[in-house]
Parts: sequence; C-alpha cells; structure tokens
Amino acid sequence: MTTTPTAPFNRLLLTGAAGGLGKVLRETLRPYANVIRLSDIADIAPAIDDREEVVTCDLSDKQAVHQLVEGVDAILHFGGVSVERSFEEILGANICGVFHIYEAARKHGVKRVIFASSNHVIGFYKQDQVIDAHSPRRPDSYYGLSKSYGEDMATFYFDRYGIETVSIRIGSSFPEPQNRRMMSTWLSFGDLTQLLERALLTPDVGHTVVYGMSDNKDIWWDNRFASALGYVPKDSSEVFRDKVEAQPMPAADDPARIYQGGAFCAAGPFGD
Ligand code: NAI
Ligand code: 15L
Repeated sequence: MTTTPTAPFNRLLLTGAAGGLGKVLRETLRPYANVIRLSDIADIAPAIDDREEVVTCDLSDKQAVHQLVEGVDAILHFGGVSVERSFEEILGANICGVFHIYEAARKHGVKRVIFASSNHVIGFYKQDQVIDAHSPRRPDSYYGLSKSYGEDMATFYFDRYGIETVSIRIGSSFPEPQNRRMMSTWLSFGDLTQLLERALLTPDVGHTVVYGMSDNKDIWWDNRFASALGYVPKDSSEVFRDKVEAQPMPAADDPARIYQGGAFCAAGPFGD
C-alpha cells in the first residue's frame, strides 16, 4: 500500500462523500490518513487507489452503519439531508443517522467525531445580533432541529462515554458566496479543511461547538472557540463583494435579509 508516512490517522471515515463538500474533502483530507473510507447512500466515484475505500451505506440502517464504522480511527460525519425537508424525511438520515454513528463509535472504540452541524441551529437570530456558540439555540427548521439534536447527542456521548466531538456549525460552504447573506456566512473550502484539521488534531476538545466561517468582514458569530482550536481563517468573502452586491437587494421583509438562517426560516409547512 502507498502510505503517507506522516499521516496522523490510519483510517478516517467520511460520510456524505458523494455530496458537494464530500467531493472536496475526499481530496483535501488525503494528507491526514493512510486510508479514507468514503461513504454515501448515493453513488460515489470508484476508489482512485488503495488509499480509498468506497462503501455504500444508508445512515438510517443501524446494522449497516455499525459495519461501516468498524476499523476507523475518527469519523467526519457529513452525510444526511442538507436542506429543509419534511420531518419524516429528516428523521431517518439525520436523527436516526447521528444516533447510529455515535452508537457505532462507542461499540468500535472510536474516540473522535467531527459533526457537520449547521448555522440553522441558530437561524432564528436576527442579522443584527451577535452570538457565540454557547448562546441558546434557535433552530429555524426541522433540518436545524436535527443538527441541534446531533449536538446534544455529541454532548451525551462525551459525558457518558468520553467520545470527543467538534461540532462545526457550517455557515455557507460553496466555491463563492451566492448572495448578500452569504457575505457573512461564507466558508471557503480551504478554511473548512483547515478547521477540520484543527478539529481532528487538537487534544482534549470534549464537545466543542464552533462556527464554520471564513475571515469575513460583517459577521454575526463570535468564533473564539474556533480560535481556541488554533483556527486562523485565510479567506474572506470581501473579494466577492462587488459581484454579490450587483444582485438586487431583497425586500425589507424577506427572511433572507432579516434572519441569520435566511430562507430556511420561511420553509414549510409540509403536508396539510
Ligand atoms: P450534500 O447534500 O451535497 O451532501 C450530503 C450527502 O449526504 C449527499 O451526498 C447525500 O446522498 C447523503 N445522504 C443523504 N441521506 C443519506 C442517508 N440516509 N444515508 C447516507 N447518506 C445520505 O450537502 P453538503 O453541502 O455537501 O453538506 C455536507 C454536510 O454539511 C451536511 O451534513 C450538511 O447538513 C452540512 N452543512 C453544509 C453546509 C454547506 O454550506 N455546504 C452548511 C451547513 C451544514
Ligand atoms: C446549510 O446548512 C445547508 O446544508 C447549505 O446547503 C446551505 O443552505 C447553508 O446551510 C446556508 O445556510 O447557506
């Protein structure tokens, strides 16, 4: 096997590997492990070499997740429904899914999880408020509720079983900010990778909650707990300002202009 002699982990598990961020992290996480196990319910491009393992797995399937986790040293949990959907759609992938991940981590002795949480855990704060990761949560959606539950799961599994987690409340991680709101919430792929490195390698994190944002100018989140991990973002949304501000300004009563969670605050109701 071709190994990276200095890789800090033998085998990392990345769930959500077929997704937007998963495809990026598949490449940028290579220096951190001899082998990365890539998993998703959707089709994943085949392994490019013997440093990748590809496993199809539905997070709502407890037995399948238990098999998936066997033999890994740490888990980056990025899989699940990533936007607002009905409660029933969120339940299996996100709520049962995160339980299955932690229970499998316990059974297989995995000591570190990185949880892709979301700004939608606090989405009903207004854009003129500044909060930190210890501010009371204000989920803006069933999706945000599922991430809030995932953070509670992380606290429980640390207090009860000593499994450490860094929950990253990712803002908006795309190649560039797509609208005015994302000028505040944007997280570059490079900064995401750096934050994941700090989350994987910093000792004694217990359960630490941080925000996933770049060094943006107009911000709503005091991110000192990320700084405490040694995270120093290198990118800023400022370089995209002219392009973003060429877009029409949303109406004064548009949730995209009022709430930190933007449009998620107005999704639903679902069904009757
Ligand atoms: P994505 O939707 O592109 O990727 C999520 C992946 O999870 C998909 O490939 C999907 O097939 C997989 N998945 C869904 N249900 C599953 C199930 N039952 N079993 C196994 N896999 C399942 O989302 P993206 O943008 O890559 O985000 C990755 C993670 O980061 C998600 O957990 C998302 O909630 C979180 N996040 C992303 C943000 C962003 O700006 N991209 C912002 C905040 C959080
Ligand atoms: C999220 O949690 C979503 O996964 C992502 O698709 C974006 O909508 C992001 O939040 C955001 O708030 O911009």
